[in-house]
Amino acid sequence: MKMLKLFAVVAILALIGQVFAAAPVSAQDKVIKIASQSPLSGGQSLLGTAIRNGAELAIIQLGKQVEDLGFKLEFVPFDDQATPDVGVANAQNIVNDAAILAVIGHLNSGVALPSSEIYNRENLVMISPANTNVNITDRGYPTVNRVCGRDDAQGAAGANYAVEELKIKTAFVLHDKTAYGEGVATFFAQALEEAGVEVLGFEGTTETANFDAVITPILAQEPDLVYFGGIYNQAAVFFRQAREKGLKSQFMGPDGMDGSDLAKIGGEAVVGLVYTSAAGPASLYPAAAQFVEDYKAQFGINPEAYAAEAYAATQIVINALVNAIKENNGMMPTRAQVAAAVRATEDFETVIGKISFDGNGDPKVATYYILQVASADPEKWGENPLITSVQAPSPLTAKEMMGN
Ligand code: ABU
Repeated sequence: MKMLKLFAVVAILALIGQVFAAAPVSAQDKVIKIASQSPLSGGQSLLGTAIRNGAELAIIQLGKQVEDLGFKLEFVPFDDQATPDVGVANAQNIVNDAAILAVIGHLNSGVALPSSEIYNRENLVMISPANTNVNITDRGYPTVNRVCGRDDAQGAAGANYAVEELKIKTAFVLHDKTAYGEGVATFFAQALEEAGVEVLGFEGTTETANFDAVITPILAQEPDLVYFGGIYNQAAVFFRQAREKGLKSQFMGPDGMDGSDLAKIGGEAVVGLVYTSAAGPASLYPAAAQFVEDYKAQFGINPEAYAAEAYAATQIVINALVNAIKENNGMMPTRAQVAAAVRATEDFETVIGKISFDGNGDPKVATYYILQVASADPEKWGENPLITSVQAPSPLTAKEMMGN
């Protein structure tokens, strides 16, 4: 009798075990997350929010492609506050969440560079919509990619325009002492000097409120052009104060100027400012018209620079997830598999056009736009006219084209 009872207990336990073993993996267990990192608070949150929103819209509209394969797709936005330490702390939390298989970010190269060291250590793929510093991709990490151009080409494109079209003979170059601002200002100044322009000054400043000490020596030299390598929230204050002090030079800057807050803060002082951008005006892309409409409907605001690029980066991630899941026989892919699938992106149609990555994660060909501020009204920022654009291959692509 005792023996019979024991058999019964063992049989019941075996049955329970079988039931658990055969239970389908719940959607809860098959969650894939895509994170974003960008400034969602502080003076640069205009563009940081555009990046978060662009990524979120893509997940809302295209997430079904992953969900049809049996996975729940979630979006987890992080606020890096445009601060390297915060970005790195967030990156640590991001890699600790095993469900996060990709990161869309950052806005600031100075934040992306240390944060991506952490992603790369854990094979976690990142696609930047906005980081233009050359070292983002020149490190050759298999996990680090961007959909925008680079500051060596952006600086040269801006300098070429200043020389050929603005016909400047002298310039004063400022930067914000960040990896991005100093980097792009250096490329710009070098290209000017190579073209025979006299660079009267090259200075970094972290000032945000009173630029008197910076403006006085510039005023004394009356350069044809003043360039600010940095972001709109700092540069607009400088440009406004410089005009108020009587500086008449042509103003210019890189894609960090490409935000309607430049007009909001700088007012009439920035009307006429020429800026280069690695983000194209949405009107250039046939697919972007729908994006602009959907973005406004979803968030109730105009898409700023790098919103469409964040959408495009997320399109690439979703496509890579689908490919990696299929290659993994429908099972959860590893981070390394997703990173490899992203890097394999070739002629992939996105909202900003076709993208192929080179072996370093740069787009094989990138476009650099030259625009001019037309109005002090921030609502009209999207109407700034495109003066011209140039295409340039990535350094790796250029090398391949030369047969090396
Ligand atoms: N390229 C514009 C955003 C600034 C950065 O790359 O750091």
